[in-house]
Amino acid sequence: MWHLYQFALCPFSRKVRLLMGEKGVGYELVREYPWERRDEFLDLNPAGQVPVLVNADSGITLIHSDAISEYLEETVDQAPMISGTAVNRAEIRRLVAWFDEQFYFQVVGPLLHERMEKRLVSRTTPDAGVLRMAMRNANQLLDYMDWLLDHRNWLAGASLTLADLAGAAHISVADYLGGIDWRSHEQTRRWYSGLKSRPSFRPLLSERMEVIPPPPHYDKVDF
Ligand SMILES: N[C@@H](CCC(=O)N[C@@H](CS)C(=O)NCC(=O)O)C(=O)O
Repeated sequence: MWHLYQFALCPFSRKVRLLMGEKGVGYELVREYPWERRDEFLDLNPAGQVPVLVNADSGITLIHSDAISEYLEETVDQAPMISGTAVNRAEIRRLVAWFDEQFYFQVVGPLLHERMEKRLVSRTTPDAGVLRMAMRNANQLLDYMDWLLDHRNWLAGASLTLADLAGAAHISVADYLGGIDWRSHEQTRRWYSGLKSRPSFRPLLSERMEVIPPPPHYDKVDF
């Protein structure tokens, strides 16, 4: 049995959970707050980051969402998510990196810092300027997603891929933290609504981070 060390609002863990859901791979969650720096967790990953995927029966420990995703893609045939020609696969990986780097550093990271870490760890108040900047960044990055979805059925091409799962993972965390203004992003809103209705997404939408409630529209497929 797989155990995934993660916490509810980690977008990298959400990406892995969506992939495991699509592929039908069973797992149990282990709630891990990396800022607690638990000795047992640091023994698994001395770098102290989630997600970490462990199969104690087979003695496998996988660290980092990209390494875990590639491992699952190589070992589970069902629902291929990095497939097609070499060019197709390069485009999927480019977009996964775009979400994990650009979207994370410009939007999700600052929102998590201001709205989650300051509340749970340092117990200070969020900086309104940083929050406004993250929302402005989100607006610009969603413009690019709208453009992609004007030209393609899914973000990386004709079918659902890891790029969509990565995008939905980051957007779901930003949306939970109130960082997305959906009003002028109809293409991305429609795409995200379709992803929200997939069985792989349902467990994520019903989960809550302690003391941080999401906005009312967060778990609605029509929002
Ligand atoms: N690039 C890594 C990023 C992982 C990451 O940043 N995880 C965050 C939580 S979302 C974390 O564990 N932060 C704690 C730390 O960096 O000390 C991946 O894709 O797995």
